[in-house]
Amino acid sequence: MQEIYNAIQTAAIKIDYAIKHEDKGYSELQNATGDTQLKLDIQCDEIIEEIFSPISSIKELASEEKEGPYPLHKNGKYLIGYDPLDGSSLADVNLSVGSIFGIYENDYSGKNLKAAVYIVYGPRVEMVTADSDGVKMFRLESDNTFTFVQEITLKEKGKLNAPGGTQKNWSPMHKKLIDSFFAQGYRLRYSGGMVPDLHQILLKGGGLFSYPGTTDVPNGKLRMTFEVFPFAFVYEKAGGEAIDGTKRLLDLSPKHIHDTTPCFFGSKEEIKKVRNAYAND
Ligand code: P6P
Repeated sequence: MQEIYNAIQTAAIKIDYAIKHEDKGYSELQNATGDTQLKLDIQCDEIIEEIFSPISSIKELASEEKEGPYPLHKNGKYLIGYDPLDGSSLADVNLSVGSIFGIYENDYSGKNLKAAVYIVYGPRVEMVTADSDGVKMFRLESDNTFTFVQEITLKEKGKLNAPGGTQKNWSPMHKKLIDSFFAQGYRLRYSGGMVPDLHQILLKGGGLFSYPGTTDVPNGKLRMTFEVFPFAFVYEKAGGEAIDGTKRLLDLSPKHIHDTTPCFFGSKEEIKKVRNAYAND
């Protein structure tokens, strides 16, 4: 696993440089979800594929920027589902973006996720790993090494609320739920970038990130394999919870690797309120 973490660190340094110094235009291509790909999306995907290719413990890669998985080493142990540059269009307005990695065994179901890693490209480049040793944050230093900063744990209850999705398309129940948090004094913290938004809640000790099913995207927008399962794993290892409104996210299995799901990540107190609201809907 450490060999994979080291490879991710090497890729992160190259991706951070590309974000800051390479062309930000759009390609003529679309990904499997129909998003028009930034040249940066394709470049970051190529950086990651090149870095992972020689690692014999990796059996298969599945990228959000590609239609299907592709094989690497037939005797490999791990399948890696990854989003090379989540929220990439935010780079055009100089906001933080991120890379997300789920390290699976056997298949891309939540129960087979063995570790999760994400990188935040912001004023600092930070890597967070989640595995049997808990959740650890590392920071990129001026000598291009990553040094350990801290363990990350969530409090039982937080103060931040990150409500995703187009508000006019929320269900009345969901709007009432989100408004109830603001009525209790929760602070709005939402940039449109899943990685920095979830990273902020983790570092500030807790709260709620939600991307529900809405009338325009009934199954939510965020992809299970590349985005939702890795962060569900991080939040649970940090002492929080992650559900689709009623079910634990890591108990789900995608029918297709690009399948999406409604998702709620947070401290235990906030997730309890979500579960109660959705159970009574
Ligand atoms: P909306 C970025 O495009 C992304 O996939 C996630 O990073 C982010 O959480 C979400 O979409 C934002 O979606 O509909 O709120 O703009």
